[in-house]
Amino acid sequence: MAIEFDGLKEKTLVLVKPDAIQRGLIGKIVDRFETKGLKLVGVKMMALDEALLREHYAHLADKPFFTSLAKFMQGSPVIAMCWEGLEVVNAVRLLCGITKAREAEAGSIRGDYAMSVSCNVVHASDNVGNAKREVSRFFKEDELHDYAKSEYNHVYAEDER
Ligand code: IDP
Ligand code: MG
Repeated sequence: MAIEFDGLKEKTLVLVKPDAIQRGLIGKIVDRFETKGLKLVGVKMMALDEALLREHYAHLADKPFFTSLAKFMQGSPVIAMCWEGLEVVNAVRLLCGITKAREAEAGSIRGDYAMSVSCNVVHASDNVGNAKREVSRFFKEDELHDYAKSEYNHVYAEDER
């Protein structure tokens, strides 16, 4: 069965990056998404091997900083999470803030917890097409869970559910 991405089942990939693991920020970062009302449907700790990293950051392969980015991302395992919700890809990007963390909006995760362009604590898929590719790249179908969340009765209005 294919992974569902429509309506309330839209999904996005979030990585808690090695800088956040080292700085003990896992709980604080997860809290932002949970408190927002998103549903966690997949989570695991994993090391990024060379092949996965190259695929994930293919759009940056020609950049001068690619080698240091790869080293940074392989400095420790990451936490990979799949979050679900209505228009969740966009909502999660807004929660994360812009790439250059020291200019990210206060209140966003990067705005509150980071200062660097590269060590910016989280990755989030940047559009629905990439979210589909990234969720499938990091999670097998049986690692994603479909369950009812009672909170949804209050997180979303009736016409949004
Ligand atoms: P995003 O994570 O905000 O989507 P991308 O442009 O997709 O930003 O870049 C992926 C990651 O590569 C960034 O989060 C950051 O860790 C790193 N990165 C991007 N631009 C630079 C740069 O100019 N110098 C160093 N690292 C960078
Ligand atoms: Mg990106």
